[in-house]
Amino acid sequence: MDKILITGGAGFIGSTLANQLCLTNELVIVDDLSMGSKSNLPQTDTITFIEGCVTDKVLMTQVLSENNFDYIYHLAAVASVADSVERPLETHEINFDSVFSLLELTKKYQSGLKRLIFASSAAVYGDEPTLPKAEESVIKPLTPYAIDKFAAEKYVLAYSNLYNVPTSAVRFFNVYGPKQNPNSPYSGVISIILDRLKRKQAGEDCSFTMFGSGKQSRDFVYIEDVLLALRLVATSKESLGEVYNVATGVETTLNELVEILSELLAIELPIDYQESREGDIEHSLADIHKIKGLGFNPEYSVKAGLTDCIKRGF
Ligand code: NAD
Ligand code: UD2
Repeated sequence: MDKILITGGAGFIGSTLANQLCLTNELVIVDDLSMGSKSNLPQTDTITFIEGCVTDKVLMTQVLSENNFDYIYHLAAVASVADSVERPLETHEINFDSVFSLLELTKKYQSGLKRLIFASSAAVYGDEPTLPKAEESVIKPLTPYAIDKFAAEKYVLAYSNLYNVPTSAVRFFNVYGPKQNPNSPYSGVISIILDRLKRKQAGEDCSFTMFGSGKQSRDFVYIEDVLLALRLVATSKESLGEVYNVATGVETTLNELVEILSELLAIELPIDYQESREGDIEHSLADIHKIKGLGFNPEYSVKAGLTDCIKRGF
């Protein structure tokens, strides 16, 4: 049984990870519930939930000095790019400063740690059009969110090389699955489409707003494949001090998404076409050779992932 810290553990990715890990491990979760919810977590003796902010140095010092962790997953962040553009200073404290402090506290108190995993983002690649994106592709972070993720990622990996703090970073592409919060306009597009379909199914008169032609594409990766990727990165020796794309290597357009979902649910979803969002990237696709080298092989096509989502009540 390992002892594991998950920051942001009440959110979409963190809570799904927690639900899996709590079956065989002891977890400490720190989350301020700004986006996440306690209802995402099971009530079990193996989870200690702390409602608090990762920028709270007193709290984080207490958590890191009073526990001996085997693994740390730092997932807490303001995950909305738009929010980071509106509030660059506040989001910088959460998306960058908290990482730096966590690294320092880990160096000081966590001598037995097996791995710290930091959640970075495909946003670091920006709008440079060459595809697919490999880890060594041109980095062009364009927003406070992306700049903070890239800078934090660099520090995380440097702590491994400079101070022997065992770290790795992952660049998530477009992750989807049950428990993803659809309530912000900048929530993941799949969670928004599923929400509209659910409402339509319940008899509500609603539509999906498509920003642009629907021909834009993303590398959508299902949460179950993300958990697999995290497990491999956390436990492989060769991933020490390294960063990995977490994706499928397959792109799907928004039009294809709507078509697959309408077919799976046998519901016609009205589409309200609007202008593209400012700064929207047309296509995003990952090269996943590096993580495949750790044994990663994504199991879920978009259709399979969406089918599973629907089966689990979406
Ligand atoms: P999420 O918003 O569901 O989860 C983030 C969690 O962090 C939430 O529960 C939120 O309440 C918590 N949090 C936010 N600020 C906090 C603070 N100051 N102190 C403590 N807790 C705080 O997002 P997610 O999709 O689960 O993303 C997890 C991580 O993965 C984030 O770091 C995000 O930037 C990164 N990421 C996600 C995606 C994706 O497709 N979902 C893509 C790229 C990167
Ligand atoms: C994702 C990440 C973001 C950042 C970025 C890096 C999510 C939720 N966001 O943004 O954090 O890492 O990648 O490139 O994972 N759309 C609609 N209608 C809607 C909502 C979205 O048409 O109601 C479009 C949107 O304009 C875009 C596409 O759907 O073209 C995907 O949008 P998204 O917000 O799910 O993800 P993305 O790739 O913009």
